[in-house]
Amino acid sequence: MILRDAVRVLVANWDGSYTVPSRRLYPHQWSWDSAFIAIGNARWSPRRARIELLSLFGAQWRDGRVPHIVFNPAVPEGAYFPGPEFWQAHAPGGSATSGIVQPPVHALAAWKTHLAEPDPAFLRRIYPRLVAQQEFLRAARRSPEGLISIVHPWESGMDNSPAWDLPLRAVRRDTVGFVRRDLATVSAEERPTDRDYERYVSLARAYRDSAYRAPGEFQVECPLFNAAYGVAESTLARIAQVCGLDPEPHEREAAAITEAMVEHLFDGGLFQARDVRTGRLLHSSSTAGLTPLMLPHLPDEVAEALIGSTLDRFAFKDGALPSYSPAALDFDPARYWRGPSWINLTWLVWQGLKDRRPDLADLVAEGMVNSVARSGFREYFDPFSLHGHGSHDFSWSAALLLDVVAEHGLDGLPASGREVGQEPGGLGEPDDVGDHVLT
Ligand code: 2M8
Repeated sequence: MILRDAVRVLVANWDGSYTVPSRRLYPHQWSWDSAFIAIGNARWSPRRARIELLSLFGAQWRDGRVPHIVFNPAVPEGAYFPGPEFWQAHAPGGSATSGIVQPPVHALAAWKTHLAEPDPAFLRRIYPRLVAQQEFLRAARRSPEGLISIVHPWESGMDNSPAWDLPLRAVRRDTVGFVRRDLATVSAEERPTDRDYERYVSLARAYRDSAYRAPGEFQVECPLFNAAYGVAESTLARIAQVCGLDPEPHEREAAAITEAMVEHLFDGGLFQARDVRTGRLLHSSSTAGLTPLMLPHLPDEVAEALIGSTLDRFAFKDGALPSYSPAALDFDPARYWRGPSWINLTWLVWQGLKDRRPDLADLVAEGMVNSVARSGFREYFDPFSLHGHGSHDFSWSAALLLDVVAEHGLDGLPASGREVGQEPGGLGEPDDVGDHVLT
């Protein structure tokens, strides 16, 4: 039942060549959403996963950046703010896009898609685009310390994280006429405040007005973003091998970023963000700080410390992994990215725990299955009650559930939820986009 329902959400959110994160709240294509969605689609329709990724990279800019939103021209301007008229940006192929980026989890998605159904031709096609995505980050965003920075909280994907409160306070608020669309769908208590939105808009406008070149009043090195960048290099090494190319430069880059992160972002218990403008660490209790567990070259003692933090600081025994430590004063179990559990963030930590602590990884997987079984494919969940928040029928919650169940099974799910019609993997045929499973 739960698997079939997950596929149903993904089919309903499919727009012909990609999947919207949510029909009402996010009616266009989002960059890292598409990567997570491809990972789930690979479990029932690898072809759909390939199309999802290739359509996103079809909007890659000449400088290699992959925009965080690719707009659907058929959707009215007023359906999402800030829309194409605000961003005033276009990909070489003509698609209207935003001009900022999101964490580069796409190489991992391409690799997992290939593992689900080996397709060297797909890897050969996407490899140069994935390399260009990394090159943009090196050229435009790398500090002398060797770390990659982001210039807007939206680039972190964890937009409203308390980790950004301090640097965001220094940003001028822009109140020049805009209307938030998100509050028409989701209650204000579950979304960022108006003050935060005014700063988001001001930063995006300034970056746009510099032709998307000059970092403005916000420039930070985020541990999740840098971990994603490092994992992308390790994954590109594997992809290069399949393509008959030299994996070595990617291996070297993965080792180098890991070393730089340990040297500059690790506080002994957790990875922290760093403010590039002041050079100071932005101490917080964000779960982003656990995601470097994914890095294959992470020294064992650092990984041990992170696992210790998962158990102590995040008080993780079972249940859902929060996005921010419940012990922290600025924790909020219901507000977007300030504490609720998110399936994609939990999935990233799960990747890092599978080899190092399979017992803990199993509990984390159960938490994801349980959250969805309890409240449906919601955008985020109260980490204690598992009550759902944000939008309904949210694509990456459905997609990653398929991935978790394919690997972990349905442990954690009460017997009443186990009426699964078909095995994962058996849901779609290799050469269609999978829609027939519902007919
Ligand atoms: C949220 O971000 C968008 C802006 O990009 C928004 O609030 O309007 C974040 O959760 C982000 O990580 C996600 O990619 C996006 C679409 O799901 O929504």
